[in-house]
Amino acid sequence: MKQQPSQTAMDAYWMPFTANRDFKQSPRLIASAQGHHYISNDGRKIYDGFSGLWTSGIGHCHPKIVEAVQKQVGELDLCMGFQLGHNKAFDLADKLTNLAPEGFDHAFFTNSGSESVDTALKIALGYHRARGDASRTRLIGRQRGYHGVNFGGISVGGIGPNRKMFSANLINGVDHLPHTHNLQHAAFSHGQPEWGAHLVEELETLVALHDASTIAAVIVEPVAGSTGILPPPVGYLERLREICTKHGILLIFDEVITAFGRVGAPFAAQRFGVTPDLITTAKGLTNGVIPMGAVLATESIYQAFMQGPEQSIELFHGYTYSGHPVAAAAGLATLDVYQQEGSFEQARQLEGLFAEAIHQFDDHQMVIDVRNLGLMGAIELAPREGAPGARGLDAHKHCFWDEDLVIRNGMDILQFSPFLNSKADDIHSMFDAVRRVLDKIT
Ligand code: PXG
Ligand code: PLP
Repeated sequence: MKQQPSQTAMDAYWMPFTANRDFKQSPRLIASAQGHHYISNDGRKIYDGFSGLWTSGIGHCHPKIVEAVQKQVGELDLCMGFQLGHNKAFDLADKLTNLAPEGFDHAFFTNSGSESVDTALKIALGYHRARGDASRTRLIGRQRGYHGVNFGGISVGGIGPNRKMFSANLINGVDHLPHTHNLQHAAFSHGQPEWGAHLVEELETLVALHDASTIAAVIVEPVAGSTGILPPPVGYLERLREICTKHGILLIFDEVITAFGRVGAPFAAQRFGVTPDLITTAKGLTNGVIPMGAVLATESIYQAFMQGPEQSIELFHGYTYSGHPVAAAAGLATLDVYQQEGSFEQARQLEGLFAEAIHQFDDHQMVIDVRNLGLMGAIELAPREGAPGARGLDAHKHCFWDEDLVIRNGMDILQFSPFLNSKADDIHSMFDAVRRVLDKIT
């Protein structure tokens, strides 16, 4: 048992993406974690149905990652990352680019998904400029897209509440594709919906409106995650690639969630057989153990920057902690474990069982849609009259207090991100618990 922090401490911490006042009345606190479970401050063993925050696919406190981090922190804690380097950052870049789709030979390190996104947007703009195509400044995102919380990311992002407080200061020259969710045509699709590929043609409309010569890049999540799991309609990503190529527009896949096994492959680009020009990652790169992200770039993008006098800096961008030694050690150990344990194959094998388990809710009276792809799943509840989001938060709380289960709710959409190495029985028990909760709440 671990005591709750003092009231002063509770007040002091301004929690991220949390209803602070509500949370602090009855805080859900975690004391430790091991494997597939958290231990709460009140001593309960709680199943983690969300793999951390999409981060920890091979379980918490994986011994090989813990050991690598412990060793590294006593050997080289930090190394100035600008004009100085250390082996592990290079080794990690090497390993990561080997895992990436063919042609992605360069990795730029960041500390989070948000930083990866803003880095990728800057690389896209810099690429065109370096090639003498400086009029390509426009960025295109998608409605309901989540690309982190920095100014670039919320500008191309398409989640209203994340933008509205900052709307006057978002970056200029951004447009959005329509999202692909449609209850009428595609509710309860298993995996990729058959309906919706035509929506990508809106990109041609935006090209006609703005002219291709003004458009630098399109950024999408291959499977929209944070907004509540929207798998791409069949044929959508392929056509998106075609249109971008036709008009010389760079395509950025934001794979902060979808990389590292979540869709049964190293990257969603490989799962869908569609190759973008830039890929953003974070989360699973270190199994969530140390914050780290990366942007992967193709040879032609990298080479576009490698011009001018050799002693000049090619890209005026970088974070104090880019390639941090302890993060790099965690990343190296994580990629080793993925390989040794066959984590991506494990995930691929589990997806059928997961799909079947989550679609048992298709006929639940409170449920208006169920969506899944790989080990990403969502159950969308009908909102309670006049109180959108309340039912979802209730479900999350009941799971935690009554069922010793952590799930995530985005408003009324319950989200699931099981471990890549989940046990079948645990997935079934998790959904049994969710059913008891849905049968109980109003
Ligand atoms: N891009 C994508 C596609 C993401 O999913 C980010 C960027 C930002 O990463 P950082 O590390 O800056 O948070 C993300 C993060 C949810 C949820 O509930 C998802 C994320 C973050 C918080 C909540 O699904 N994804
Ligand atoms: N603000 C100030 C005053 C700084 O000196 C720095 C970095 O040196 C930053 C912000 C950026 O910090 P980071 O490199 O960790 O993103």
